[in-house]
Amino acid sequence: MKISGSEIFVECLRKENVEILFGYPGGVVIPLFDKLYDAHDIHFVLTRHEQAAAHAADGYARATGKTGVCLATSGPGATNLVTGIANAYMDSIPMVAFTGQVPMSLIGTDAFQEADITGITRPITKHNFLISDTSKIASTISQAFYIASTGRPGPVVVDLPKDVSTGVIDFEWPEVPPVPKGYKIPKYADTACIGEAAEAIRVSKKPLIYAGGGIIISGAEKELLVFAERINAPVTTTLMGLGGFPASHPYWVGMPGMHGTYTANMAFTECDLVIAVGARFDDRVTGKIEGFAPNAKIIHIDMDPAAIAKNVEVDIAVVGDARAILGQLLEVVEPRGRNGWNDYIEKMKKTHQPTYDRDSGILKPQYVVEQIYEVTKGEAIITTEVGQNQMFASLYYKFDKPRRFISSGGLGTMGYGFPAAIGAQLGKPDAVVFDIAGDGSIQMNIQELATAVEQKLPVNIAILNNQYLGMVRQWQELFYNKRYSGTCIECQPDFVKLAEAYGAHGIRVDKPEDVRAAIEKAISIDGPVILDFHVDREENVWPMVAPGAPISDTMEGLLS
Ligand SMILES: Cc1ncc(C[n+]2csc(CCOP(=O)(O)OP(=O)(O)O)c2C)c(N)n1
Repeated sequence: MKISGSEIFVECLRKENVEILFGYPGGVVIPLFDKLYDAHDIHFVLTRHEQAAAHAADGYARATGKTGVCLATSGPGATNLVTGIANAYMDSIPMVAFTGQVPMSLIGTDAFQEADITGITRPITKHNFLISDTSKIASTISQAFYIASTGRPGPVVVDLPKDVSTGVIDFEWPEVPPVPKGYKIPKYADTACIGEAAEAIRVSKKPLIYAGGGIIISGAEKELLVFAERINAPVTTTLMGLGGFPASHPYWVGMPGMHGTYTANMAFTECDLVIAVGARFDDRVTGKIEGFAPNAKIIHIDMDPAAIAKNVEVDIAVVGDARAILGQLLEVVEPRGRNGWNDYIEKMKKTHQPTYDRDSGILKPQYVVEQIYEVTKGEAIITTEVGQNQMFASLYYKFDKPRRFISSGGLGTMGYGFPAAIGAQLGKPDAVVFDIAGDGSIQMNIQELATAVEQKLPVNIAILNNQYLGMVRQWQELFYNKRYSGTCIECQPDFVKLAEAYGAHGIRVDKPEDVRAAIEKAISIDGPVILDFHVDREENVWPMVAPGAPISDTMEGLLS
């Protein structure tokens, strides 16, 4: 039976088990929306901005491990997705972004709402497609989902011209995705490589495991735990890797880098072997490259051969899936006994915990995060915006399990956390979800309150309201002589009234003694809540490594 391209689109979503689709309509995608109208098994979520649709799809993907899907119209709808696509690309998030396109005959004529979205997104997608023929819709969509979710995951854009979605043909679903030639998914590494890595571990006196988001993507947290205990090595996890190794485990030394812990940074500085698993040596981790792990051999395990040795020189490259490789290593690696290195690291960890002034009587952002941790018993899904709020969340909420910390790592996108929280809450309806936000970042996608209210989502937004673009202000304080140029945002909406205007709840908190009750109340409310915490305006994030400095120069703030 012949059906239209738009019907094929909906059928393909069904074949790919898409249960939720975030998006925003427009002229050229009306045929798709018309078919979605009757597709009651696919939950369409109308966001109030396309950027938020992409972030919500991304948050859904991170919380569930499934592929996030979003849909926008051509031109401005498509370009509004760009930040969300770039964000997913930088953090290797599986996503398929559908965009409408002007009819084939008008492409290249500067037609109304035409934008070359495949051209625009080429550097920020794993792959992208412009479908030129209705007969290619099914095979292309099948391929798009396959590419987005396999190997090193990433966003794939599928651009659908209007005449392609209105064309009519026989629907045929390819049972096996037509994979492009040369597309390889490395899983296991060759045994010689594994043997070399095992030998380096055997002779190491001071090993350090450096685990990134790859652990979470490949579901390798159990293997990582067994491996770390087998070789008795301290473990540092990147921002993207938080929850990939239990924060409550004695071997965990915290996050490394610019706002990493003293212990993680010193462990890098003093170790003789770095075992990097699914981590990409981001410059926020390495600091000044010459001072990074100066005495260490480096084993780099990564799914993506292009990520290996991109930022640092590597001694042993192991290409493959983190979980598969750790499994291979566990078969050959000998148990390594504890030695002075372990005692040294554990002592340092005890004496160099990140801390702040707990006796000031002033409401501190760190205290707010600690209380969210206490009240939710570490079980919440935490999304963050970008800035100090993100660092306070990563330093003061302890993550024992993966897919609980959802944050824009690579791109550092303000405005990410709230739509991501919406996506996470829809993917995990039973979870308690908090977006830990700055007063600057939250205003970048605040319009999504309407989405959260409409979808009846109990998402909690904890604004650490310092009336500054705090992270930039911190740099201006420390490195620009307190010249707060462009960072003072005292002109604020009343966030409580703003919440109420959208039909949500708002609670303002000024005093430390009111924090806990406010968090408990927010959780008990069945709908979105803004918690507006008026925190110490000029509080800083410590520890900190100054930009351009080696990570051995970790400043601890209060303790230094
Ligand atoms: C879209 C975007 N624009 C600008 C920046 C640069 N930037 C990084 S942190 C920051 C300040 C964030 O302020 P706020 O959201 O109030 O959070 P705080 O640091 O105060 O917790 C800015 C402007 C960014 N990361 N993303």
